[in-house]
Amino acid sequence: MRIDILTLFPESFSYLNSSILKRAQENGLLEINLIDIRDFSLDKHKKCDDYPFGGGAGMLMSAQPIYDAIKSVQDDNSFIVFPSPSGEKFNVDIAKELSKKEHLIFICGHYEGIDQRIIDIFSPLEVSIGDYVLTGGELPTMVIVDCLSRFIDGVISRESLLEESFSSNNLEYPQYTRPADFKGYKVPEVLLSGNHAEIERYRKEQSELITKKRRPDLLEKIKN
Ligand code: 6GU
Repeated sequence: MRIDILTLFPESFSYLNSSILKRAQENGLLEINLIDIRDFSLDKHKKCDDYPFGGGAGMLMSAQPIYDAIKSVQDDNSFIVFPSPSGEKFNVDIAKELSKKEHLIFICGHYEGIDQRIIDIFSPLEVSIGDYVLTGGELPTMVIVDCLSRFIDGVISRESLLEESFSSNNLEYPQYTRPADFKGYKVPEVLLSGNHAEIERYRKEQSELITKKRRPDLLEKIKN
């Protein structure tokens, strides 16, 4: 999959070039390009924002640089995403859908937002990562790219995907690694027993307890 990220702040994306996503790119499973929207500004000072018509707080990103940046990467297989607090709520189902696309273009808004005509012209998928407002679309873009990348074949192991939180509408059980005793805090006996049926039963029980306590809404979702 190819992902083109259009942003005024390409330097903020180093996270996508570390750890698991770095390896995915080295293995050719994923190609992530950062495109600096400022490079497309036709203004002599490379200006990319302006005051909103009708007044109001702050600045808006102008249509022209974003339009030309999109046109420079868009082809027939492109799917455009615009992270925005006004979008539909991002979740694992959206991540799975996005992971099947051949080419994704992310538009990172900043300041008070972007000129509505970009949305009218390109009809991007608008998604929010939660009920709070961030200063720009850069962090949400990283969240969405990280999450969808895990569903691309070969990026992480199949087992990791199956066991994790939300794949079964349950939160994940607690995990431990060596040593078995850390400052007097002991790993639950059952995990040292080698009895796989018992271990599985214990984990399922823990999973359900934690979900009941923290996210009862997830259990409601299974019933309905
Ligand atoms: Cl996608 N963008 C911004 N700026 N704030 C957000 C968000 C997105 N999702 C939640 N808050």
